[in-house]
Amino acid sequence: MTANISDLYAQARKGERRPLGRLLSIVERGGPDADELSALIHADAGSAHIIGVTGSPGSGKSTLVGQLVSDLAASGNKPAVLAVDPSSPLTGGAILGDRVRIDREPGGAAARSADRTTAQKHAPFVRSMATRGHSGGLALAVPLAVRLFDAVGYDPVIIETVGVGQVEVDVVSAADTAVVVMTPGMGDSVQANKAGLLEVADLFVVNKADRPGAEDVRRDLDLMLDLSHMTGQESSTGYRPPIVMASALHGDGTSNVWQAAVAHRGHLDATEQRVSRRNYRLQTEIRARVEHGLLLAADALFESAHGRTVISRTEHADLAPNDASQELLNLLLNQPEESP
Ligand SMILES: Nc1nc2c(ncn2[C@@H]2O[C@H](COP(=O)(O)OP(=O)(O)O)[C@@H](O)[C@H]2O)c(=O)[nH]1
Ligand SMILES: [Mg+2]
Repeated sequence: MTANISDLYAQARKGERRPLGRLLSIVERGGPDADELSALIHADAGSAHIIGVTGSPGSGKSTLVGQLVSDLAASGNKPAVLAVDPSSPLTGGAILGDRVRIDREPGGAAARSADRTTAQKHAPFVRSMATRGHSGGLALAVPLAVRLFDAVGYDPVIIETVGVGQVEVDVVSAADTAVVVMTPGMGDSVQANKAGLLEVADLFVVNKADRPGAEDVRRDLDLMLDLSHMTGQESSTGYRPPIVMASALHGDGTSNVWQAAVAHRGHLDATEQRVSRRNYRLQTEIRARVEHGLLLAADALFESAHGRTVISRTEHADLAPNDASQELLNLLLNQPEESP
């Protein structure tokens, strides 16, 4: 018999890692169990600093995040990492490699403790999440996983994305602090501009600063920020994202990245944007759920006898597609309330 969700949750709140891992699997699968969990944890979440990290593959995100969380754990924080992989099992191997690498980080004094259980409790919790097996995809699973980490006491919760696609930009822009990692020699600043990262970034990291060209990246970025400042693009937040130079592989600059993230959180608190970001996050999660519900309802309608009849009428020049879709939409949206 499987343990009950609220038992698993109670154990996870005490700091036990296995029950948390099992709850994250429930989140990944989605469905009624995930919904039950969502309702159970909602009131406990909302205090953690949510940090999103994005940037091209190979820019050093995992190295940076690994370094950051082991430093944080060593100084008594309780960080968690959610590595988001929007693609198929194809890249699962790479993510698994990331996870192992992060888990192998020394983890500071706690991990060196003779008491392995204590050490484990203090080690950063790292979990990768892919879309496979979850009908609603990452749009549903990621916000719930983040709330779960938050509710059981992890802080900060760092979301690391694989690349810089639309899914990643969405994920990261729903964080409290959006970190964009760039590197020299990849045309990253131009790419970032195209992907719309300039607007969502709260903090830029120029990683691999040990390589030639890092200073050029910083200068390009600075110029682009000047331009967006002049066109008023950043005036909505009133915050010019700082640019931090780092060499994550050598542990250089990661503490500056953390300081900049903390400073940004301070800005959010001071301007009450922390609350509006959290509300935006909730709104995004609700929207994703509504959209998913509509998709399921549309699928069911297409499969129904009525739906098939409407659709088949377009095959005989009887009904234009726009009229057919309007009729189906009316059916979908004007369904009478089910009597209790
Ligand atoms: N020279 C240099 N290499 C780095 C640095 N940070 C990461 N790397 C290397 O860049 C490669 C990609 O790093 P990874 O963290 O997996 O990048 P991710 O795909 O963005 O997560 C690895 O071989 C790292 O060792 C750095 O600061 N300097
Ligand atoms: Mg990575």
